[in-house]
Amino acid sequence: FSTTDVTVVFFLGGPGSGKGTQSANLVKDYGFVHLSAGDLLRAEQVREGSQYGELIKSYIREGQIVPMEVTVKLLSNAMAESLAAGSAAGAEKGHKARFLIDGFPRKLDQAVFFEDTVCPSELVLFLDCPEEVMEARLLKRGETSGRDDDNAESIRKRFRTFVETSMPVVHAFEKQDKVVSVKATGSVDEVYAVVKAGIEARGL
Ligand code: UP5
Ligand code: MG
Repeated sequence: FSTTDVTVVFFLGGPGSGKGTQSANLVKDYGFVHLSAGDLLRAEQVREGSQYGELIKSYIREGQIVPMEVTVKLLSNAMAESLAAGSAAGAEKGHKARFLIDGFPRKLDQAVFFEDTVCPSELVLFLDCPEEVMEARLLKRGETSGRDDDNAESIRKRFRTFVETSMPVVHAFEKQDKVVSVKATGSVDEVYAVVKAGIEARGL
């Protein structure tokens, strides 16, 4: 697909900061196609015939970042499929198709690789949330989510990876003045109101 037809917004934030939850709001109001890198990896993990199932499972449980070749392929395939199906909102009206890429890039080299080979991002939305709040949310979700990484030990590892490896991505985008940062401790509606104001101020 041609990158001139596409707007990419990266949606970053720590584990449990609310990316998935706020994405649902953004899809509804702005016609984004929501692509969660974590969801795509979990789907690939259980896909019949996938050669990456075991690898993805162990990386996710350990809170490690799956080699980017796997993730970028899943994302670019999903973008191409969505465009081919015409499901990317806006496309049919002659507007650019908008993709909200949730939970990616989590490492600097992934950011560079994606922007060089798939599509540069227009904006980076960042949910800023303290670990105590994220931990409480994830432990609560873990009672029912069935996610292999919603347990105290995996959560601790995810936080560590986030601080050491993923925050530098946010800081790099800040230097490019691309980041809309939103405090994510309020209610879902309170956070969303600030998200909306932030992206609209950037002309989205
Ligand atoms: N909740 C949400 N907002 C709330 C609010 N304002 N007030 C009260 N509760 C709120 O929310 C988490 C929980 O909090 C939910 O129960 C929600 O109701 C509640 P959610 O919206 O799911 O938060 P989110 O930020 O999406 O949390 P998630 O756990 O999905 O974040 P992660 O970034 O950890 O997970 P992801 O799926 O992106 O990645 C998982 C793993 O995949 C990674 O650790 C890594 O191993 C691997 N991965 C890669 O290797 N590469 C990638 O590019 C991406 C992932
Ligand atoms: Mg999520």
